[in-house]
Amino acid sequence: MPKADLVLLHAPSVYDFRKESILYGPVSDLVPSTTVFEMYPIGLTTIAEYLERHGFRVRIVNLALRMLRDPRFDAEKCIRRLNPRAFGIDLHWLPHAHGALEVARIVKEVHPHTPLMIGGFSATYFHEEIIARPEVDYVVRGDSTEEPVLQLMRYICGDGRGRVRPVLEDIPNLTWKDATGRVHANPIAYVPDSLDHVLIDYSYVVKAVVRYRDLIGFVPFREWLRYPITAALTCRGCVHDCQTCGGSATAFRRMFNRRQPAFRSPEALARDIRNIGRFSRGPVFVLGDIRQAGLDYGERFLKAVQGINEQLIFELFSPASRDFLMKVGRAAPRFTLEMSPESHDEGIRAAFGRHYSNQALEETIAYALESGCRRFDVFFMIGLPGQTYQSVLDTVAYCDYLMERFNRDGDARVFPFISPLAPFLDPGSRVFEEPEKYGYRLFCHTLEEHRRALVQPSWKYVLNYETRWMSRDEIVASTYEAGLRFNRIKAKYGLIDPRVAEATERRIHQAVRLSRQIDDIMDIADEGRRAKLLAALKPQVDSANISTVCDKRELELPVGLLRLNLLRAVVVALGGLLGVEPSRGFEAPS
Ligand code: B12
Ligand code: SF4
Repeated sequence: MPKADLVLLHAPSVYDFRKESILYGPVSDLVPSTTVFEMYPIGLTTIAEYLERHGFRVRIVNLALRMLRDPRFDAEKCIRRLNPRAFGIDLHWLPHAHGALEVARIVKEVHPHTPLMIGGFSATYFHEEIIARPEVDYVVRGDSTEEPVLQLMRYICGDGRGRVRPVLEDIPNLTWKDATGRVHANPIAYVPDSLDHVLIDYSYVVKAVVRYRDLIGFVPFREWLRYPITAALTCRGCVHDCQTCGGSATAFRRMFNRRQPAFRSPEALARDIRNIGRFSRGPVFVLGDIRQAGLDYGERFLKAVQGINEQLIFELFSPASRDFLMKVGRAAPRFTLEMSPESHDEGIRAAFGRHYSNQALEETIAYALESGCRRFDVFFMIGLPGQTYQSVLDTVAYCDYLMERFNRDGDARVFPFISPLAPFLDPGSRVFEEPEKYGYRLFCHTLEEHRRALVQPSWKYVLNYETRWMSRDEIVASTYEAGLRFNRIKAKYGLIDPRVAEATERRIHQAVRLSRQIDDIMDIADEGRRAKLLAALKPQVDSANISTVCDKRELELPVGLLRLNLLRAVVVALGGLLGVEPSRGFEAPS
């Protein structure tokens, strides 16, 4: 098997999740991952593809997924067998604070002389704390690291691959230690203003699976082979400024030195999607509102995908006009939409950073359904500024009204969801930076505090915040109560099967019971006894950890039986291995 120059490892959220007894709660109910957060950042594939284009071999190993799928999988042994020139680990999402650091420690223990780099949003924020750890050699900061990682690899491999070997001082976005241990943080100077320098169509992944004969190492999340949803990225950055978001305009400016989003050109985006369609028949999630760069961008994109057969999932960050939605319906007839008003209360929504009325929301839903939208998902959140326990329940009542209005006469296309802002408030967000100003109380500030929080026995203790309007207990209690009520509403309007609703209700009751039991155990002063009692709860805790407040499959769109176009995937893979690109439609910049 060919040897990789760089191995990119994705760690589980908590390294010892198979041993620890932790009631994770509904922290990942609304994303494809399980509570292990086994999905790796899309950026690992863009880094890999960019490096391969410049002569390096890169392999992604999703350790989290392998540990999840096989209880006997020995992560340490797997790491020992890998022998690249350098390792990289993502610490993109803060919930990986425990797993990523533990994997870093193991890598250094078994490969003491192999350089190790860490990158991602959270790594950028906490770069000084991370570089102080002996196991880490480099932190690559910023939202776009393909070029800095390439330069770092040229430095590490020494030969520069036909070029002059770079010096560490000159590599943009890099935090590093010199021979005396002194830390240097080079400025974040690599901030490309467009997203057209990367390839986001997964053809690298298809080829690499064959090359390394390792399918599971590249699979993004546990259920992906059954439900192969993929993502297309419109931009890096955001024009909006939601208060708790670590990917807001303010956060991007503060952390990544980005003044405005880097957009992918609408034509390149359309090409990505068509290329994905060559090997997958699953839905494609178009990440980021296609109107963010202006209506003209949206319309150029729609023109470029005109008549597409794939199921496209679009996000709306604000209400949309009838005219626009009709155009979406004509261009991508199998489209679905997602919108996140967060609360029924317009004041709370505005305090969070979304400025539109319920009337505008409902008009958008009505236009969308009229233009043939296959499904309209509406997301609400718990833990917002100004939101009380009662307000959460009022949001549920509002959803009942939405269902009553739109899901009638056998139509069941409007789907509401609710989940807590959990486990963490995002670092770099306005609220994280100035919690008191926004009515929040932060329990963890440093990376180490978050790492420790992650191994607390239930999600109430993991939460890194509470608000002036709701304590952690109330956030937990309102989540379960809202979950129960939502579940009943969905069953009432035929959105879910009565048996699914029953099972969800049972799981929520079980989670509430366990949560109280854990609270009681936490009151016991004797640490040894506490640990013993928590460990005894593990089997029950594990069964309550899957799809807590809703069944994860509720997020899924119906897909046909043949979801992966295997024959085409093999052609793409073999083409790549033989150096022939089958009608790729992408011209890499020189
Ligand atoms: C798209 C998205 C998702 C997608 C992820 C798709 C994917 N596989 O990447 C979905 C919807 C699944 C998702 C889920 C979650 N998300 Co999200 N997501 C986003 C969003 C909207 C855009 C991210 C983006 O543009 N990425 C593109 C670029 C910037 O990143 P990238 O290409 O993947 O990676 C580049 C760099 O980050 C870096 N990098 C990343 N990893 C590594 C590793 C190494 C070694 C190196 C050198 C560099 C490096 O280099 C890459 C290439 O240039 C942002 C908000 C925003 N506006 O940014 C939130 C955001 C990133 N998500 C966030 C969160 C909290 C989550 C969840 C934890 C929420 C939850 N509780 O369920 C989950 C985690 C999912 C999991 N791991 O299983 C927070 C993160 C805050 C933080 N610091 O922790 C953000 C900032 C805002 C938010 N609250 O939604 N998310
Ligand atoms: S939550 Fe708001 S600020 Fe964050 S990515 Fe979404 S729209 Fe942008």
